[in-house]
Amino acid sequence: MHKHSPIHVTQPSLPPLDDLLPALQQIWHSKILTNGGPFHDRFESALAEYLGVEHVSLFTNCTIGLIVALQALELQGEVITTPFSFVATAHSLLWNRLKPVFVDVDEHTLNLDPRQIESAIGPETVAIMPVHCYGQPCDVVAIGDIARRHGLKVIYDAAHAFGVRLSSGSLFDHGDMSVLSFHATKVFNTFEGGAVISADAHLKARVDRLRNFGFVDEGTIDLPGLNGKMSEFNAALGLQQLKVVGDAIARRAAIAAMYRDGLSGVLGVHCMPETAGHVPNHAYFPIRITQGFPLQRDQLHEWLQSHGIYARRYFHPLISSFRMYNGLESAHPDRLRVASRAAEQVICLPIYPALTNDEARRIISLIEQAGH
Ligand code: T4K
Repeated sequence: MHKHSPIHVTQPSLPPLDDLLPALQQIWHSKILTNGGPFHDRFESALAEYLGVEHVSLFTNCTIGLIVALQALELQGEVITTPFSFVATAHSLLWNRLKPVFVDVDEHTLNLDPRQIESAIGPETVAIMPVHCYGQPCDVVAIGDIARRHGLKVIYDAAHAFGVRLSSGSLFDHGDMSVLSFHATKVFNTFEGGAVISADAHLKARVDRLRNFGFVDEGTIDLPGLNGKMSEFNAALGLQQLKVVGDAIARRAAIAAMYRDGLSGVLGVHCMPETAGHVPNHAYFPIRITQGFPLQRDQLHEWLQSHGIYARRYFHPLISSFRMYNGLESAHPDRLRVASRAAEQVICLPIYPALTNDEARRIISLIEQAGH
């Protein structure tokens, strides 16, 4: 038996329940539960303002948002993407009968390496789907430039990137679309939820119709839509979460600083480099376990678990190694050396607002002990 409670990689942050109750009373009273009700519309506008973008469409989750974003662009052919992500990224391509072409990631950011994107472009390539992995912004300028020169669409999987801001403006001004996740495990959650950000009003209108079965009006369907709508409950929660997410990110930043400081002297343990030019959201705290450390990453994972610390190996195994992808030429590990190494080295430490300083210190000291 541990004398401490188990610590998971994350714990959802929630607004005070009392603050949510008036909204729930309104929903119970009006009996408008979904299909674009008042809370939905208010949350959509509030989110657009918070994120500094114009065209937001709320979704039931990010995966459906990705599927719809691709569908809205009417793509056919190959899409360049990263193997170092959660499996939903590539699955959204298969659901659209698009062929993923995996390209290796950059050593420092673990995001798609723009230098390698260009050589993977072929006659069938129609788009690029990069991921702002762990909330670290992709090289949006280089990717935008490649896309423009080759006439490609760019759909960012921004599942991890809520609240990340570039010093040059909104991260979501880049690409044709960006798709966010509001899953329970994310920086900002509506239990389940997500949003698609479109570059223009025409695209948003298509996304909105696809999200609602393709309805134009009561008697007209013009697209093969699905049901991706966010309910009034989730939207009411989202409005309250917007009020507290700033504090949540600030607390995450403080924990991240403790980890960086505490782990700086541990041989073989590397925190991700801090890059300039953006305000981070500290969605995850990945560390890399390299040769100087006496334990392999998986041994450290087990050591932490044996002390009730449930860190996670995001993202292991690589997407490209799963059955439905590993036959692709681009999935061969020799072509994905940086991503393959990262998948063997990375472990994400617990980070969430309710994690106490004592708990963070205990995690640091367990890693130090394992390093001796
Ligand atoms: N693109 C990217 C790049 C993504 O990372 C994701 C999702 C998506 C797209 C798709 O977004 P959504 O369609 O989900 O909106 C989790 C999440 O399920 C998934 O949303 C997330 N990425 C992925 C990186 O992580 P698991 O299997 O690690 O989740 P789970 O249930 O093991 O939760 C981790 C820990 O969090 C638990 O040990 C305890 C804690 N937890 C979790 C939940 C669900 C709670 O304390 N309360 C909770 O309600 O996948």
